[in-house]
Amino acid sequence: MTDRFFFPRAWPACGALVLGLAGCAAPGAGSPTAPAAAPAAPTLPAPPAPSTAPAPVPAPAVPAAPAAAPDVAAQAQAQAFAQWVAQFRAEARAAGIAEGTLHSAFDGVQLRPDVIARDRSQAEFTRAVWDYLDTAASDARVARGQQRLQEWRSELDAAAARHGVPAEIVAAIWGMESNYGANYGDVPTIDALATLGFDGRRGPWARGQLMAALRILQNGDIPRERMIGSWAGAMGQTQFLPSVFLAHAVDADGDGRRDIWGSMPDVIASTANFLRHEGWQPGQPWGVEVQLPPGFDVARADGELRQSAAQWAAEGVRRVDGAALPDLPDAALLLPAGARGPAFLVGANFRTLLRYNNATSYALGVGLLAQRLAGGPGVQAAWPRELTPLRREEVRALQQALHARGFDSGTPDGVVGRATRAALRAWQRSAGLPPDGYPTVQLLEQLTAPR
Ligand SMILES: [Ca+2]
Repeated sequence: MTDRFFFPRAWPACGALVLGLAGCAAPGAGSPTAPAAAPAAPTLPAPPAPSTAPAPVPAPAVPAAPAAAPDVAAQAQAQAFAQWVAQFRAEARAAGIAEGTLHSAFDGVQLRPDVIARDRSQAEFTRAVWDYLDTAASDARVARGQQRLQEWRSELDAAAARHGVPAEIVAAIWGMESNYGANYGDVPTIDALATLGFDGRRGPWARGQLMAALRILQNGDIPRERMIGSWAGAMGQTQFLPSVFLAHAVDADGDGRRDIWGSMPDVIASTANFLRHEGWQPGQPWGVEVQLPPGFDVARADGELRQSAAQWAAEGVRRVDGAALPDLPDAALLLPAGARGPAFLVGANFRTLLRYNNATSYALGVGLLAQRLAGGPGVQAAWPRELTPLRREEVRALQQALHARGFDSGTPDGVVGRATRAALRAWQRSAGLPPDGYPTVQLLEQLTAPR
């Protein structure tokens, strides 16, 4: 899928909107570490947007069938789903899942048309990164998070001591993923994954996750009726995919079950454990807002060129407040809204946050929320709020215009990814513009103007 720069995952606020210039992340993206087969990166699947009411099998199939046909089409679909489930049960049995587990998982399994619809939907609207971050680290979310920090202080401190991940980072992920548990989805995970496995677009990925979910049921960590989460299969308060659960969930309260739905000690320890395993470096900040010196070549702020903070400092990069940079051995510059917006220097821990959800906006949201939870500031520099994010169609037009001018931006798909930004930078440079790779309506007009 697209790369991370503009690919926020859908989350509470992102049902249909997206950040930056892309569409909402594909649902399947995955939780910490979705397998390669997942459509998007290694991140969490889109969490639940306010879920719609469950619709049992005989509901109209998604792209609505012509008026007269719905019953017939729905019956055929229900039958095909039942066959699919029977086949999957056989596979699971052969893979060592016990009959009792299969009964509890599948006897009442439901095909979810709402899951299919959301899986197929493609965002046409875009949401500016500043709007996304306004919500991600809003005053209300900060205030609520500070209450939660107090409430769970000893558990968060224990996880920090054990895994080296600060309490505020774990709390910020909890806030981003489910608004501190207020909304982690109400879709039965077995139903969600069986539907996605049956419907096909990401069948192999969903089948792998479904098998993992069966193992969790079989372990006795959670009964089927409490195994709920997003329409895309992410579970519990910090939205773990089943495979991530198997690898990283922790029983911190000692009751013998790993419960990321109802046990906050387990939620906190599991989340910190995942981040530590994904490379969190104790003692390092995720990053810092910076200011760039006049004349700085913004093409170097592509989020990928890495060097030490000392090297960046030697080039004149300073903290936004003028203070010395923190000690980051392997840091990259980011300009999430182009050369006219704020700049950030981010290190290894920012890349670990991307393992949770492979979207720059998401990782910035976690980092900034955590920073505010710890009493620090929000973003200092002004966002270029006068800019309007391009719609998908406009991004496609921009990609085509870049092609027409001989700048290869990959397949024109309406999503701003690495290739698009690189092509845009090259064109900007050739046109004597700051090569920030940030698409705007003005650049689109320039690119498409008659020559
Ligand atoms: Ca437990």
